[in-house]
Amino acid sequence: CSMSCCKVTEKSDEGVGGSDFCSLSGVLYGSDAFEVLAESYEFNNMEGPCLAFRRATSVLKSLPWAVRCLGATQDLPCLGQPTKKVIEEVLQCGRSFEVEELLSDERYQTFKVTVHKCVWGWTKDGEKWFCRGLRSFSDILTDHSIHLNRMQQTGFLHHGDISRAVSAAEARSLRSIIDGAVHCVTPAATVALTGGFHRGKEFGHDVDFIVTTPELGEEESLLPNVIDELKEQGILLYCNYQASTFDMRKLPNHHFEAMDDFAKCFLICGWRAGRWRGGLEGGAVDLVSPPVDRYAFALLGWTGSRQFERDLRSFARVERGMILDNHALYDKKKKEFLAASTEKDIFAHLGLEYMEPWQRNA
Ligand code: DCP
Ligand code: MG
Repeated sequence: CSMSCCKVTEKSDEGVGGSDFCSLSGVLYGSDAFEVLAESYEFNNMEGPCLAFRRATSVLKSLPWAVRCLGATQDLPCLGQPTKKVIEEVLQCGRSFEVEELLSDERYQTFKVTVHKCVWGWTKDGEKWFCRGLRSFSDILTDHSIHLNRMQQTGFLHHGDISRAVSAAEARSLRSIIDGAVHCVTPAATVALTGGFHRGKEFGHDVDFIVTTPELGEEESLLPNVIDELKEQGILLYCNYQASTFDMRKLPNHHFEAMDDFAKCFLICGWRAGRWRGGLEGGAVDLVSPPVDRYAFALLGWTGSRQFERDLRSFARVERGMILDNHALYDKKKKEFLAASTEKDIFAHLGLEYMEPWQRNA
């Protein structure tokens, strides 16, 4: 069931084709009703119900038919009582009172418009600021007893740059800049656009790239050199580089971890037409640089969506007795790592039909 939940019918994250319900709540609330509920649980540090609402959205978006009555959802997986209550309300009254209440809730609003933008999701600091009655950026910035860490400072400082969604056209123009910088440093390097834009999304919160070199080990100097090149071009507004801690001897990793140990950098680059810096506006960019023999696993992991990755990994574990992460695929029965140079190889090892990136918008 988990894999069938993943498959979507339309080339969109907004779920229009899959379900009229999602588009209806989208029209009502500017975002999927379940996403509002999921976020609210996220802001209260309640991961279980947050995930349950995100799963419900995935299931509804994947339907090739519209939900017109509650009975039609009877045999669908991952739809619990709280989800069904919202569906019923929207179908009967054309609105969800619970979602409307949340949208005007002070805690939800504060986390959504202020805290979340700088510390991303729930954190102890965010909670502390809220409990102290701080409700806006200026409340936080003018409270001199608050010490912001580097990540929080970046969020506040570049909030204007990173809060406006990046369009697919802007992602394409950035791609040619990144392509140029990478190939200037290493002409034979590979550059792949990944994340939401690789899945065909029209808008995203950042632009993700996987870059690697044909020679194993050459990738180690790739990102530092690319960063220098972007600096020289004058488009780098912020850079947080993390060197690789990847070690094949530490695998397989039996504990589920979403992220990987490859070299990566979080950048804020100014390349979009906008209001600042002589007309150039910034946006968030992730560059990840795995060794070439790990490239396919990194690409599959970073292409997402998060829900799709969660389901694919759980399918590998439960149905195939394998451990899949961004580094490798390990067969527990054979006690061996399975090699892959393309995403297709990984699907084949899992005994699954290949799914194009746009079909992974769960
Ligand atoms: N990813 C993951 N688990 C995480 C973080 C990321 O599995 N904790 C994977 C799935 C994501 C992909 O990496 O789809 C890229 O991460 P983003 O946060 O950039 O998400 P998207 O690119 O999918 O969406 P957007 O950037 O538009 O929010
Ligand atoms: Mg992204």
